[in-house]
Amino acid sequence: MQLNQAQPFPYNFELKSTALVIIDMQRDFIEPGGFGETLGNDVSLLQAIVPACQAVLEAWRGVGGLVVHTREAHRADLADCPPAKRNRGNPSLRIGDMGAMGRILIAGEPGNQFIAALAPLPGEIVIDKPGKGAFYATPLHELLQQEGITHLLFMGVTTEVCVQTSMREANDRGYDSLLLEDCTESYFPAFKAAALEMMRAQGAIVGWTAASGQLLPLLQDC
Ligand code: TIU
Repeated sequence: MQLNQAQPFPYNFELKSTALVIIDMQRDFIEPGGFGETLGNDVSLLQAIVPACQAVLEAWRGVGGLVVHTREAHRADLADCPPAKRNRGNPSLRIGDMGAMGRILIAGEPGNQFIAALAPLPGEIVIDKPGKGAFYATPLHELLQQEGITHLLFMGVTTEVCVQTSMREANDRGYDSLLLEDCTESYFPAFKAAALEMMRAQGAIVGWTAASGQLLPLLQDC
């Protein structure tokens, strides 16, 4: 399959060696009262991409593609949360503190659940990650290797933090990655625009970008 209009040039992939990776579409970032809001952000911006993500996820499931869901999550005892991460900035609540949706960014808490619209189905890969990148301190690379995956289609939040970090990690591990432009968002629109540009600059130095409207017809024709 080829996404002819991908930037900076066409992106070729095969279904059997491509995974859809959905980064951190969890209540902590998308709904009020979670980690995103405690950092001072307006979470409504991120809610806007949910329908586009849903359409891609449903189409991808329809063709039997491999799906990976990631979640930024820490252990209840915070053993996997470096003090440097917990103490950073001046949030209203820190990681591990009790918030409106349970303990902030802690595995198993209400805020740490995937939003209902994008909840995983049985058999889909779920990765809890303690860092911003999906590969750091997780089994993701080994799981993708076992499945023969060489290409990754990314969606999720936030563009310049966990999505960009994960795409850079993927790049260094040899994957060809493409970010679906309307299926990712930042609390800072200028940062989203800059992140998309820097990833596809210099001949796709990190990867490609394309609108989901280019992908969906390809999947319908499968
Ligand atoms: N703060 C911010 O933009 N993002 C994060 O902290 N994590 C993710 O991007 N998932």
